[in-house]
Amino acid sequence: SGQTFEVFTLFPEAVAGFLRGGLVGKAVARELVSVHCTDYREFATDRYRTVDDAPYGGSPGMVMKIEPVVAALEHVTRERGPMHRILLTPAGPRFDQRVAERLATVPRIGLLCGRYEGIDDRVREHFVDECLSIGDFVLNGGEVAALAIIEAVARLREGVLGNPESAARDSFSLQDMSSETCPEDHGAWLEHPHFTRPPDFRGLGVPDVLLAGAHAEVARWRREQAWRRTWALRPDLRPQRSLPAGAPVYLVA
Ligand code: 6GU
Repeated sequence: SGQTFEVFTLFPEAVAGFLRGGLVGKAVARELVSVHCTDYREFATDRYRTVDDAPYGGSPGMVMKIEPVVAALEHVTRERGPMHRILLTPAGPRFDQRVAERLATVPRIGLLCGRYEGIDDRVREHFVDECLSIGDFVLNGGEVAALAIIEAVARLREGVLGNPESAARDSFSLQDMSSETCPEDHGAWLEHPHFTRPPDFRGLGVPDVLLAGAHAEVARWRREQAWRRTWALRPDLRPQRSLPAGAPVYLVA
């Protein structure tokens, strides 16, 4: 029933430690999600447990060897079954909410983390199903990317969030972009701003419409704010119409 993530890494204790806390930890405790970590080093066969070597052609840095990576993949496949294999690499297509929603439907996901200059490219060519990057910046390894992906995907699974509606309302969510939200749009918006008590903090107030609390008015205001904020901060996400003059935009700091 639950979803399984198989993380392949040289730092299994760091990955496992992070996953014990927070929302993913709770989901694991409730058996909605399971995460296994496999250490490539356990599959190195020489006396020094070597997992890396100098690159062919010469260049600074080291490359992860293919044999321990493939041995780890094959061991886990034999023990616990096949999985959708994802290589974490800055050279991959960008992970986003659309990808998260697709992966949330996959029962077993393998996340291959590289260190050093990366993994021997024959792994990407012949032993993985897809590559993913979490953005245009360089991490020392794929572990942080794997954790980001696990958290983004696991929270979309039934029962993981306290309130399933909150996932549909998130910034970037594609689920709540139905006709009533905005008929002409098919992509994601940033969320409207949120406020809670007190209504006055050192003279800083809360928009009147939220305090008055008429549901239809609140819904209209939120839609307008989400649209304005998306337009102002993320023109790449879309609003096709131009920004109308008027009400203040509650920008994210
Ligand atoms: Cl998936 N891996 C590494 N090493 N760096 C990254 C990344 C992944 N995504 C963005 N930067």
